[in-house]
This record gives sequence, C-alpha cells and structure tokens, in this order.
Amino acid sequence: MLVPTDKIWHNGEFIPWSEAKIHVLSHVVSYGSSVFEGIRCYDTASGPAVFRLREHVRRMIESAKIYRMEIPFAAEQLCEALCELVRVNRMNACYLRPIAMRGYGEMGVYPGHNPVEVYLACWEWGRYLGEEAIAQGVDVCVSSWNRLAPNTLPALSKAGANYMNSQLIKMEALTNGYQEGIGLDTAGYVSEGSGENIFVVRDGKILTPPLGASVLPGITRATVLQLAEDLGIPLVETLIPREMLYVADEVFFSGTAAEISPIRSVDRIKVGAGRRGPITERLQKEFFAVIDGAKPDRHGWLTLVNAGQPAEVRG
Ligand code: PPE
Repeated sequence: MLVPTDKIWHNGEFIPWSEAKIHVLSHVVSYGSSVFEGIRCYDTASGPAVFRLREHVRRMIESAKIYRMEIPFAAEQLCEALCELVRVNRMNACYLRPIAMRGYGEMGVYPGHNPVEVYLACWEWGRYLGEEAIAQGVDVCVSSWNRLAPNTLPALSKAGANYMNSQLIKMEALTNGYQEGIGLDTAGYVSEGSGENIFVVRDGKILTPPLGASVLPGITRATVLQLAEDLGIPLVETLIPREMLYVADEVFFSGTAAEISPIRSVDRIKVGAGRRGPITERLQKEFFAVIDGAKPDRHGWLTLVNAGQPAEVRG
C-alpha cells in the first residue's frame, strides 16, 4: 500500500497529501490527457541524491510538447521544486512522480481551454519486480498485446494514456503466472516491457531495440548504453526478432522503478543458464556503485538534494 508523505507540490505551492485532489470532470479523467515522470532519489553518503533529474524533467517537458501541452514552469524551476519536495517531506530514498495534466474547465476532446495542472509527489518505493528480482531474475512472457503502433499514441511521450496498453500487458502476464510481459511492436519485433526497456546479450554483445520500435526513451536505457561503453562492452540498437529472446545468453530489463533486473525465463524457456548472467551482473554492479558512491559520479548523474542548504538541513 502507498504510504502517504506529508506534502505534494501543486502549481508552485506545497499542499497536504490528502488535499491533492481533482474534479471528476477534469479533462484528464475522460481523455487520458496527462504526462508524467518516475524518478528515483537514492540515499547516498552525501545525503539524498536524485538520479538524472535534468534528463527526467526534460523528457517530461518533451512529452508535453508532443501533445501541445505547455507546462507553465521552466525546467530549472521543476528541478528545484523536486529537490524541495524531498526536503520538505524529509525523505531519504524515495520515488518522485511529477504529473502534468489537463484540468477542469470544459468538456469535449479539445483540450486547449482547460488549465494545465502540475503536481509533484513522492513516496517510498521498494523493488518494483519483487525483492528477489535484482539477484534472481524474473519469469516473463511475450504478451499477446502489441505495443503502440507508430503514429497512433506516440511512444516517445510518457503519457498517462500509453499506460492503458501497459496495463493490458501487465495484467495478462500476472494472470498467467508471470512477473512481467514483453510487448512486441506492430511489426512483430521486440519492443519493451509494460514499464521497462529491454536488452538481450548474445556472444558478449548487447542488443536493444531502437527508439523506432515503439519504446519509451528510457533514462535508465541511456544509462545502460553509457555504462556499456564505459566498460567496453559492445552494444547495438537494432531490431530484435522475438525468437532471439529464446536463444539469448542473457536478457534484462532497465527502468527507474525496475533498475536493472535480469530475466531468467521467457515463455517458460530458460534464458541461458536460467539465472542472472555475467554481463547483467557487471552492469548492475557498475550502476549501483555510481549510485551508492562506491565509484565517482563521473557523468554527473546525481543531484544532491541538500547541496547549498544550511548545515542544519544537511544534517
Ligand atoms: N518503458 C516504459 C513503458 C516505462 O514505463 C518505463 C519506466 C521505461 C520503459 C523505463 O524508462 P526509465 O524509467 O526512464 O528508465 N516506467 C516507470 C513507471 C513504472 C510504474 O509502474 O509507474 C518507472 O520505471 O518509473
């Protein structure tokens, strides 16, 4: 169950968690007109630190732009407000959820006369695919549902409406006893999980679907691309046929919530040895080493929430 924190930010003001409500006739409720982000804040030796904050805020503004939605706050304001949100709620590790939505005003599909409402919330969120997932891996299926077709719902935009498709994929997977489902694009190539990008390892080389395969441009996906380069592991963005999942040495998911999670079987066919593979483990180690400060933050991925705050706030 979601455990409330103290405050939620609404259009520039902090309000109590329980007062962050919308009218049932808000545009977003009937027509799915929202864009959002999911961002992790980690508890580091230097205090809470938000992972790739600027990149997430940029993606949110771009998600909105695709839908002609103007967010009435600048990127820097949103970044600062998100840090403030962590401080105000006295959080250490948490998950941040900025949402921009078309609000209350008129009914009808055309959204231009409805105000854009921006909310920033946070709460504690543990392991997305279960406690064991990071070390043991998860059992997944290929979904009978495809991902969004090109030029229908734009996959590059992290819009609320896209998650109706994700829900179909996720519900089918859980109903059939899997932890997650993989969606294929409408041409039948591997796209992504309901809430994760996907990677395949074969003969020491990493493959991942290109952005044209109906995937979200994942921030963790971009992180894996960079870490693979840093570690000298070859990686290509290329179309992946479904059956490659069955003959791969390793398959893993990436995502803010899922972090880097190994996949140990697909459609009950064992992936490699049926457990986390060595390249997945190397990438996980590198990822978590940067996050927990064991390795320097060489790419400037962490924003210290308490930087520039008075000493009593820094604790
Ligand atoms: N694809 C989809 C469809 C997706 O929802 C996510 C994130 C990703 C890929 C990975 O993107 P990134 O987080 O930038 O690396 N899914 C978010 C929402 C999960 C939820 O259930 O809500 C997340 O991981 O925060």
